[in-house]
Amino acid sequence: MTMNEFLDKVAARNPGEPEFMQAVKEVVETVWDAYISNPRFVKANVLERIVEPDRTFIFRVPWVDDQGNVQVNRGYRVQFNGAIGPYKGGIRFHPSVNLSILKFLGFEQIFKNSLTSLPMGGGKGGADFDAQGKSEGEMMRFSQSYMLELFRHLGPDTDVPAGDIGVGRREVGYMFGMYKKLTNEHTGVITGKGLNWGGSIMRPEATGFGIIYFCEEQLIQAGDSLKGKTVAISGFGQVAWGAVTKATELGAKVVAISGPDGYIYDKDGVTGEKIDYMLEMRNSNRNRVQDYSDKFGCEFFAGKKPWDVKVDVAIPCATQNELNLDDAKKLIANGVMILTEGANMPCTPEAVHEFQKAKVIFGPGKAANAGGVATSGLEMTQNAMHLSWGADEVNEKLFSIMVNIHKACVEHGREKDGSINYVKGANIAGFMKVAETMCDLGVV
Ligand code: NDP
Ligand code: 2IT
Repeated sequence: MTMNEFLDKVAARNPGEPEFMQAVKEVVETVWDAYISNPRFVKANVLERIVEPDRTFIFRVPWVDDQGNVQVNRGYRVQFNGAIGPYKGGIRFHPSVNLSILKFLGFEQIFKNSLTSLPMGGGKGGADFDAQGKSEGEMMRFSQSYMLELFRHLGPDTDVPAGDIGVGRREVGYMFGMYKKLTNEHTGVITGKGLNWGGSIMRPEATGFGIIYFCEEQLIQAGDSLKGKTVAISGFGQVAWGAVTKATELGAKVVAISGPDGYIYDKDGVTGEKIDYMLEMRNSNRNRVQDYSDKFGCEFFAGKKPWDVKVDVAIPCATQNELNLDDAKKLIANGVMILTEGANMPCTPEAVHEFQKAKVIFGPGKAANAGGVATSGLEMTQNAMHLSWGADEVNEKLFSIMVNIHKACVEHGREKDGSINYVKGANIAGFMKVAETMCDLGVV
C-alpha cells in the first residue's frame, strides 16, 4: 500500500472528521519512511492499528439550569492508545467540541505523552458545553453530570483525565468530588487538582513554562536566545498566561495577547500586575481581552489576530487552526524568527509549510506544550507515593523533560542539509516508542 492509499483508507473510514484527518496526515507523512522500512512494524500493521482508538465513549449529559429547565449536552471520552501507560489527556468543555476534534486531540496526545518519557497512553474527552455566562451552580451541576457517566471508565491505572479549554481547577474539583462520592476513593484519578486535595504545585503554570523552555532550547540550538526578543501570543487562558509569565522572566517582551474579540498591543510589554490581570480576565467568564486595554490604556484591535504585529517570536496559545496561511505570510513578511505552537495544532498545514519554506524555526505543539501533561504525570507520581514535591523539584523535572524532548526532536528531525525539522523529529520520536510497544504486546 502507498502512503496515499493508506490515507485514503483512513479518510474513508472516518468521514466528516477533518481535524482528525489533519492530525493523522501530518503524523503519517512524517513517519512513513521510518515505518515502511521497519518489517516488524509493517508485519504487525501498527500504523493501521494506531489510527483506530482503543475505544470511544459517547454519552448524554443531562443537567438542570438555574431556571429549572432540563438541558442536554453530549459527552465524550476517547481512549485512544494505552500501549505505554494508562490513558492520559484533558477534558475540553467548548461548544465546538465534536468527535473529530476529540479524536485529533487524543491522537496527538499519544505521541506527546510518549515524548515526555513518562508512562502515559493517549486520551481526550469533553463535551459540547458552553461555559460562557453559566453560573457557578450550573458549572457544578454540569461537571458532576459529566462525571456521573465517565467515572466508570476511569481509574488511576486506567484513565486519568485533566483540564483543557473550558476546564480548569474549579471544574476539575467538581468532577473529582463526584468521582470520590461515587467510588469512595481518594486517588489520583484526575490531574490539575487543587493543592489541598492532591494537586501538584506548578501544574497551572506548567504548560506555558514548558512552551517557553522549549522555545528557548530551539533558539539556543540556533545560537540565539529569548532575551530581548519581542513576542506575540494568542489567547489569554491558562496556557497563554504561563507562557507570558516565563517569557517575560527570561527577558523577552510580550507585546500582544488576544481573545475572541481581538488583540491588544502593549508596547511596554505585558508584565507584573498586567500578567496577573490575565487570570482575572479568564476567570471573569466575559471572554474579552479588550478589558486589558481599557484598564491599562494600550491599543486594542477589534476582530483582529495578533499575527499582524511585527515580532521576533510568535506563540499561538488559543485553539486549533487559529493561524492560517495569510497569517503566516504576514508574520514572515514582518521578519518573525520562530514560531512555537502553544495550543494543539494551532497552525493550519499550509501555514506550517509556509514557515518551513521560509526557514522560520517551527516548534510543533505536541512537543512544545508537552510540559502540561508531563507535570500531570508528575502529579500522578506524587499521588501514588502519597506525598507532594516542592516547586523547585517539580520545575527542575519539568525543565529537564522539555530539554530532553527538544533533544529527541533534534535527533530524529535533522535533515540532510543540517536543518532541523521539528515536526518530523517530534512525530518520529513519539511514534517509535509506541510502535515498538504495540509490537511487544501482540495483536490486541
Ligand atoms: P483556556 O480555556 O484557559 O483558554 C483558551 C482560549 O482560547 C480562550 O481565550 C478561548 O476563548 C479561546 N478559544 C477556545 N476555543 C476557541 C475557538 N474555537 N475559536 C477561538 N478561540 C477559541 O484553555 P487553555 O489555555 O487550557 O488551552 C489553550 C490551548 O492549549 C488549547 O489548544 C489546549 O488544547 C492547549 N493545551 C492546554 C493544556 C493545559 O494544560 N491546559 C496543555 C497542552 C495544551 P473562548 O472560550 O471564547 O473560545
Ligand atoms: O493537551 C494537553 O496536553 C492537555 N490538555 C493536558 C493533559 C493532561 O493530562 O494534563
